[in-house]
Amino acid sequence: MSNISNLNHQILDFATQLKAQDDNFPTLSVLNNDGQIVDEEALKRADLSNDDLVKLFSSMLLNRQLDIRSTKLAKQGRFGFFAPTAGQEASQMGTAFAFRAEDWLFPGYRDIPQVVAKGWPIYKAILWSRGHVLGNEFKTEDGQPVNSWFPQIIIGAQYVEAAGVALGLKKREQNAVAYAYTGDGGSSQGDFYEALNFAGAYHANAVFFVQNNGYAISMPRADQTAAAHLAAKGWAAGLPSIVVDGQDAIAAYLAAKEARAWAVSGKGPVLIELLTNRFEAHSTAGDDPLRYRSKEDIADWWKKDPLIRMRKYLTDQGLWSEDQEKETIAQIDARIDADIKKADQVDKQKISDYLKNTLEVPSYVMREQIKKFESEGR
Ligand SMILES: Cc1ncc(C[n+]2csc(CCOP(=O)(O)OP(=O)(O)O)c2C)c(N)n1
Ligand SMILES: [Mg+2]
Repeated sequence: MSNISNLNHQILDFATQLKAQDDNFPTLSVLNNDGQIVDEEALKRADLSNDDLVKLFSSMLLNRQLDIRSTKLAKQGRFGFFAPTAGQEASQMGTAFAFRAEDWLFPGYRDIPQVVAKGWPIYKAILWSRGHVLGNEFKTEDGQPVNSWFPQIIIGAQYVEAAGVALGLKKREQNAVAYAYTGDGGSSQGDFYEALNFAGAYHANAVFFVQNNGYAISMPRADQTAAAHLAAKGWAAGLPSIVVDGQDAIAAYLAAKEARAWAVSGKGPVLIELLTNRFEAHSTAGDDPLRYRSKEDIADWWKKDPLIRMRKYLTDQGLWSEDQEKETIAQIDARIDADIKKADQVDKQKISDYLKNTLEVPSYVMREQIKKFESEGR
């Protein structure tokens, strides 16, 4: 009798339950802010070779250079839409490093570097930013398919698409997964919950990432939801759900690798919340972060730049040097320059091409519009 009474008392203890919601989601971390390993066992479990570590860091540098150059081009009016990625390099490239060519990527608009990591040429990304038809071709330079959906602008929609493809992969018994990225804001969308529930119910081959970068445009994470952890949202759908230090490329990689192994083995999807930050504006389309966050907050986050700790770790291991970094950045910049030229040489998109690319079977009105623009050579 008294046991039931104790249990009932616990059930009705809402304050303790709220605390438990917080306690249940500790943060996975392997590399601290000073570039030191805090968990040797986890490092071993990540099983990254020296070559892998250098490749991973180089991909983070590519991400940063793309950010720097794209922002400049956007200011010159030579880019279309650009969503800055500085601060999110570990969260984006650390996770992306765990997937294979056969896996399907479902990126959001800020996740261009992960598509490039899959072999999408940079000039295609530039064309995509300009809304050009050819920017929606997901192929490598030599015409091989790149298993990526287009970067989604509709917040959260890529989760639903990923859930469907993940179920398809499972039904076809493919040794592959669908992996999708959304943001803290995305985790408030209906699509987000529907996708987790659907993929969970069918034990589909999916890995879902929430890059909690602190803001949904000007909306701070704290005002987005009362949930202590965004990862907790996965529990309602029966998914293993974890929180990871998103500034730690090794932890991000380890989490993604284990989640992929779980999902591909038929056990179902995993949800991973990455704690990261957007160091710059929401996009290059006129957002001013100082209207909703302080200079001090931004400066504090720059101290947690994911490149700093990875660079320190690699340097301490004798795997990296200043000269190597200069050389790598010079190579990346040359590659970006060549791709900018290539994108600039592509014929401007005609309005009729744009319309033709909108629907597989154009409506009557669109057919009329296509005819009209074609007759005008536009
Ligand atoms: C369904 C939908 N609603 C609103 C918008 C407008 N919008 C564009 S970006 C954005 C914020 C998204 O924030 P978050 O998911 O945290 O991603 P982040 O930009 O921080 O990477 C909003 C609301 C949209 N694109 N789609
Ligand atoms: Mg956000």
